[in-house]
Amino acid sequence: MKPMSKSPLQIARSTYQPKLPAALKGNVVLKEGATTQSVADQNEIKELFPNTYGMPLISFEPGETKENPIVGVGVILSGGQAPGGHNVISGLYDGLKVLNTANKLYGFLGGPSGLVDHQYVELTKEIVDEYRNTGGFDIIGSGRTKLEEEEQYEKGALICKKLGINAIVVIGGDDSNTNACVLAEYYSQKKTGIQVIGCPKTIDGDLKNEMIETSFGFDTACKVYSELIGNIQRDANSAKKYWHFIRLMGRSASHITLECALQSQPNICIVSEEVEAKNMTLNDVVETIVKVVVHRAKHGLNFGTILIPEGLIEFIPAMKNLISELNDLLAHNEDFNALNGDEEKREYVKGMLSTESCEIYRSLPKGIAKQLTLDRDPHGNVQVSLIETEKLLIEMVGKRLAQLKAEKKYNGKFSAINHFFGYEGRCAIPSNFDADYTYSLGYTASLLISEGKTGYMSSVLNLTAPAAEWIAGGVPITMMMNMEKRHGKMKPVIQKALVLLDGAPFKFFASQREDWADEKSSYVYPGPVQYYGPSEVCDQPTRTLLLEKGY
Ligand code: FBP
Repeated sequence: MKPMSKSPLQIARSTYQPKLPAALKGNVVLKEGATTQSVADQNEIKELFPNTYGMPLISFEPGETKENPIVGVGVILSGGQAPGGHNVISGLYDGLKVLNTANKLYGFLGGPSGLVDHQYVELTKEIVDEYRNTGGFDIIGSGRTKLEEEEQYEKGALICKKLGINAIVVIGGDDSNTNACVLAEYYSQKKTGIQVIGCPKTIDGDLKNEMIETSFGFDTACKVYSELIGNIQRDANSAKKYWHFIRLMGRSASHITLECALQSQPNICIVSEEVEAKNMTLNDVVETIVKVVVHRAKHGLNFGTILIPEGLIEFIPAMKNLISELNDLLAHNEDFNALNGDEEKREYVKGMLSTESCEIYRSLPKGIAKQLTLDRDPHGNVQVSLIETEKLLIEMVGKRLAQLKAEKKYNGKFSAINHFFGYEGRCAIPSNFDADYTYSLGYTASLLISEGKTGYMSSVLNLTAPAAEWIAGGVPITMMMNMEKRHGKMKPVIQKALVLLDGAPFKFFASQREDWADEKSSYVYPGPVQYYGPSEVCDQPTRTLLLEKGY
């Protein structure tokens, strides 16, 4: 393997030893907790998962030495990158080697398709060492292939048999872990002897519940975006001439946007879940922004920052209907795909939509309307990362301000700049929190495997305490499931966690936002992620997690 060129920080980080919960530092014993049930639709989920439903919660505590048989493990990175993925793998590798030095770890290449297409690499010490504490998923690559066909499961079982793999670890978000659970159930039913363990990944922060306090990557990504927002705010406050419209990744949920607002205190932050709850239209969102712009202009402040969640457009009820019609219309639509020009496609779509949706579609700037009809993701959803909502809002706010100016109700200057932060943070060097958390998740996965568990997600709790006090264990994935409509059919899926309007993070934000919007501003400039220095600077979890835990 060709050695990578490294920066001084990367060289220093390669020797960082991630912190583990104290209970995992020696031999461990498994403690079973209460049996579980799914968050909703218990009868349906139980029927669909007869072998993996109702299993108990698990925690690991210090225990006696014991003999551990040799195991082979295959690991898959699934979906979007998130800082810390490499450390899940290094924690898993180290855990396996502590259990038995003869244990082997294989990486399936390019995501779940690596399992099906038999593309893999044996992960040796040399390879793993090269990627410790680094960002990215490039050690084995990632992909968005869905594992949902029996044929895929059978092909996966074949390669596992060939390589002597007893367990597969799927590092992914809600959809990938849902698929991992279906795979675990299938392999149990078929008595293949292959276990499947999940790990909670996604910068979006929407894979969380009572037993999963946060998904990994959220911490680092939010810190990176907050640094950038802080830098922009300082620039805005210095030059005093631009309104910055900043869209942030996060797919449906607004967790990233809310966390960045809590860290940087912008003038305006739109939360999709609130927009939906208040049944707001696109014009209502525009008015919310205009009100603040006009107010600040009265004080001579023609600048500011606005945070916009990536998925906003899907939460505006009328837009939601339009998108849902487009999703159905464009699913495997050969006629549409055969059309060549943008105009032809636009006319075709207009002809197929309901009257209300067609009206909205026509009212949108052509560029945005086109973005709504771009290729769907493998789950059939519109790729919200490709829709430039921030540009749409700039255009609409600009028009409204021009009207107000004509009516002599606004006398400011509106110059806007658009930004989209997403890919900038997904592969950042993991923060200490993410480096420690992911290493612990991987290490815990190795213990779940050695205990013969399947259908569990690796879990590490008590994350606002110092790492030594974290509690490692496993949660049955079926516990997180409910039935939802996907492509017109009811399916068992892990329940997505959106921002709760009665949750502490949103309530705190709502109590502060008027102060942040007014002429005094309260910008915070968080600065870059710190890897070395005092714990209160380097090891802080997100504000979301702290507020959720009552701090
Ligand atoms: P995961 O849910 O797979 O972790 O991906 C999250 C995400 O980063 C979203 O925030 C974003 O909308 C999407 O991936 C972008 O996908 P892609 O990497 O395919 O452009």
